Amino acid sequence: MQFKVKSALTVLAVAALLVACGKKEAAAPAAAADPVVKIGHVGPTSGAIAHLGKDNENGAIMAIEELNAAGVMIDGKKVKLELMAEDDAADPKQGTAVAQKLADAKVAGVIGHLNSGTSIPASKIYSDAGIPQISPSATNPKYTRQGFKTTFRVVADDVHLGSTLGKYAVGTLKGKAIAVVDDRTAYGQGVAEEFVKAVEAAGGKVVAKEFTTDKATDFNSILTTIKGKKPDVVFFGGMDAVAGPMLKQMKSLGIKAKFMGGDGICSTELIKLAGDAAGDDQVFCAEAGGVEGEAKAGMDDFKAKFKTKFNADVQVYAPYVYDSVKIMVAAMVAANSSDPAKYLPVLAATKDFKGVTGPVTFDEKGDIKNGALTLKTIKGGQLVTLAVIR
Ligand code: ABU
Repeated sequence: MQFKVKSALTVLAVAALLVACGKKEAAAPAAAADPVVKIGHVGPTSGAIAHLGKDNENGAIMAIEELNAAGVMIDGKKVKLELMAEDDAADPKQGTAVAQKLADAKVAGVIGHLNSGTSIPASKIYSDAGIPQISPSATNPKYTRQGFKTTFRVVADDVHLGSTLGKYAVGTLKGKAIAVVDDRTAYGQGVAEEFVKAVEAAGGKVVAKEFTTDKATDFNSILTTIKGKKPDVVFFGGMDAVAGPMLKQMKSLGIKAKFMGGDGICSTELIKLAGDAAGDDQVFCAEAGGVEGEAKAGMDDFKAKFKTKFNADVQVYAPYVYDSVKIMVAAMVAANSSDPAKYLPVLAATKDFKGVTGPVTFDEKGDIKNGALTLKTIKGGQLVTLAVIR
């Protein structure tokens, strides 16, 4: 798809010239008169995983600012994209409340939510209102399996994540006795179940299944039980905010097992949260996407620009949010309308969109076709890629 946009460089060059001539107001041509297209973004920007919510929100800010700077033409008019950024605190009830707020505000589309536990209930509200929703990070398979035409996702799901990690735990890490903990969220429980299926299919033995919550900070009791089972690998279905302290407590209890998790722990923040408990080749995780070959340069460029703009490293999913915004706006431009009823069929037909996260084509459910996974470990205080798997 092609944007009908002016060259960003041309716009910036003209603006710079006018400012240099002392005509500052003329450098922002008729912005107030541009029709506004509202796009919602939802993630947890408060609570234990606020760092991940803010990471996602920044991805949306970056995309919207770039598009506005370049100029987006819809139906012969330059439009102004406006971000409505909302906080769901990773809480399903708050998630539906902000979804209703965005539906009432008649946003043209929504990027989010970050969590499966909020994206799934919110998707019914968006579907009822006919508002397209692209989640950049919710990986529970149910999200796109409810029969809603408005629901899209640009990352692989927990079936792909759990099964790949389960095979890796047995086949590569040579785990024979494996302990599994989950946080009882839609994501944590779902990815742990898929992991268990794959471990058992590969001939591994699950020696313990324990539960915690996404707000817990003390894991002594479950870790003491797990220690007694002498596992080679401990898998955690949940997020980095819980995994960090869990890793520290494993270390103080003398549990030497490898630690694994899905995309929820595969963040730069985990390294800070776990401190020296995240030793070299001790932690393994998988991001639910990834780029290979020549596409890596585009991702590196994105990460560098993001760091300059926000003075922060990408956590996990900011590039996926960035692509999601651009995919949605490309569909509006191609449909020549920001009316959801008109651009939704174009969005659903998205094929080979060239994003910084790789090519995006949606299947009939709204899932990314042929999505990748990136297996990572922590080494030298950094997340290091082991393999990109399709
Ligand atoms: N996919 C990990 C974090 C988001 C979620 O699915 O809940």
